[in-house]
Amino acid sequence: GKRAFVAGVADDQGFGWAISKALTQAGAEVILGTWVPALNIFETSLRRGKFDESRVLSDGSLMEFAKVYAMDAVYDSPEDVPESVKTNKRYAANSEFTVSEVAAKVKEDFGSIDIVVHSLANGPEVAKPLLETSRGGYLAAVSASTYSFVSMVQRFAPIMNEGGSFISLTYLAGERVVPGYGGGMSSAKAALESDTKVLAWEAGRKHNVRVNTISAGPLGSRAAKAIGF
Ligand code: ZID
Repeated sequence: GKRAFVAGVADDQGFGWAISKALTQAGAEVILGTWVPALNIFETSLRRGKFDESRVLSDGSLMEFAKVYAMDAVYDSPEDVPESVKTNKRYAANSEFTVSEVAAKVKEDFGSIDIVVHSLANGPEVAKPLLETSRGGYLAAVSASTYSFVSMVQRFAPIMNEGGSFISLTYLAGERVVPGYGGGMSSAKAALESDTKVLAWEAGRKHNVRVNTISAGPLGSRAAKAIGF
């Protein structure tokens, strides 16, 4: 079977969970990367059976994750993590959560990977129209939602098996005007779509892997509800 790493699962409501379930159902082993601030509650809920109904597979068994890593995709390596974050209670309880460290741990624990799913986004000013978005909010949206994918392809492509596949999730607002998808999130998706093509070309040649993005339909995830979609 294939081995998949899915980044961006912190409950059973989003695309990452649904993709994990479909992959498990298809016989893949699924490893998760979960955002540091959400990790504790996710693992507690998982352990206490809060997601058990959503874990049921077609044969009646429950979906299991091979491992859940703490991850924050806005940091590439330890030196990028600011002191204030390092000492934050939630972050201090975890270590090796930057993209390069997570990739190194996946390599150490599993050797190689076949599928990497990027199912994460964050735009602190998403509720503000672009016309009112700050530079900080805009750059934060692109950092969390787009560069995070570039960073993951950089670090995971070298541990990927031949013909492996990267996939991310985009949204139509990167191509057309969708009022309400602000804070630089439309910019982040436009960049993600362009980066997908460039990364497919570059990583395809260098590592013989595929890079794609799927423009998703609406799903009542935590992220979508937060912006009133
Ligand atoms: P989700 O909340 O389940 O997943 C987002 C995850 O990102 C969460 O688990 C966060 O903890 C995690 N995260 C945030 N920041 C970081 C970080 N720095 N490091 C690591 N993890 C982090 O929401 P989701 O399933 O909606 O989002 C998954 C992907 O789908 C994102 O790329 C979305 O942009 C994308 N997507 C979602 C929707 C939707 O409807 N839910 C749409 C399109 C794309 C969409 O907005 N009509 C209207 C709206 C839409 C489609 C059609």
